[in-house]
Amino acid sequence: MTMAGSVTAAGIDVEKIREDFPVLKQTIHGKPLVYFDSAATAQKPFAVIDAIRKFHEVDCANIHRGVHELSQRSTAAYEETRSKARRFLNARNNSEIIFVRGTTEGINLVVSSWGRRNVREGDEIIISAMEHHSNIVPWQMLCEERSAKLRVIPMNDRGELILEEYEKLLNPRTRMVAFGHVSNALGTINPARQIIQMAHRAGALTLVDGAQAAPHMNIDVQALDSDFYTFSGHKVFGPTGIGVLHGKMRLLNAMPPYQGGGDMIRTVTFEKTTYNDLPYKFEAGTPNIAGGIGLGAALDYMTGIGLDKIAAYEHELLLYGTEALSKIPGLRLIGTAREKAAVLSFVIDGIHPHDIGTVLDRQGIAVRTGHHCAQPVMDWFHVPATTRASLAFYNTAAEIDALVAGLHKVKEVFG
Ligand code: 7TS
Repeated sequence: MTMAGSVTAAGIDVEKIREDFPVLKQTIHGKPLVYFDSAATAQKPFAVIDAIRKFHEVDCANIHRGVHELSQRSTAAYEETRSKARRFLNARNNSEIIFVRGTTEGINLVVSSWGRRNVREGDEIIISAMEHHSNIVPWQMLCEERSAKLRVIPMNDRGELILEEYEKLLNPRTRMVAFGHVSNALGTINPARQIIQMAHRAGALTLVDGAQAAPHMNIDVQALDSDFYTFSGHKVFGPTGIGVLHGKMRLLNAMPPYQGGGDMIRTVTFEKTTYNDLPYKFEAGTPNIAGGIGLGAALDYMTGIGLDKIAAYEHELLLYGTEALSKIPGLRLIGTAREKAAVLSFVIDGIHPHDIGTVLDRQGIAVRTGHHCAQPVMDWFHVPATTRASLAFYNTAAEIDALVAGLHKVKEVFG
């Protein structure tokens, strides 16, 4: 990597950025923390921590229901995040932005509301071979309930979807194509625009699981023409328990509510209830107000750096890491797609990933080991588990060097 001071070729001042993340300034087992588990959850900058604290310290009130000053302030701050999320996704309208708990709930909302209304016996749903369990199991449950068929786009040895095979799966019975924009286990960036166009040509709708894309790249739901797009706040440097589902207005309007309760109603009598307008129709009960406000600060933080710069810098790190890991004898990268986000998943001959993870932890290096909630991916590559280093823009080439040194240590211990 080319470095001028701490400013990288991509124009990111990583040392300055690291100052914004208090959690990174600690030692683990006497070694500086190297955090390589951002795909599981990303660390939070002061901007997010401070926004959540300010809400509780100064503005705390329930939203959408008080004329008093505090309720006005908290409502304004929460709704401001909706505008920020709309801009982040380049959606047309705030009414298309539904707050959910995270990606998992975003998918479940579409399955329960759209799926139950639209999927019938003999219909087909397509997912891909590299989905996270969150984008498999809800569809499987729906298919079981409706006697519909779940079909799977296969992938090649690099971990790339085979689009010719996908084309063959599409037919007039296909109702939905649901796929991950970026794979959490492999790092593959799927050709979302093309997958969506192909689905639309066949008359099917699309849902994009953006959990691993939103932290790493510019998302434009209008350019993609996705019907539904969802991501989690905690993976974009915001808090847990908040996420976003984007849906096209026409589709959301035609869908029944997901849950009943407060905020999603217009009028209630014991005989009949009428529902609120979008987006509130899908937001029953007091939401995660603090989380929503924290998410707004996180989106501001990311756009402040610039998604294009983030993507360029992480690509530098990925190339550097791929080359460095490839030199380790016996190490095999799992997921070598030509279009890849900053995920390095690998196995080492004869050493179990949990042992690798444990020895790395003793070096202060946090990686994830296991099946990454993508068991079918592990089965496809004939491995029980992998070790995964997942990167973010606060990581450095020096940390990759530390990982390589840590892996040499692993080989000493188990070799
Ligand atoms: N989809 C993908 C592609 C994911 O990577 C994850 C979480 C989810 C959905 C679920 O997101 P949630 O916020 O609703 O839980 N992925 C991971 C991971 O890779 N390690 O821990 C969680």
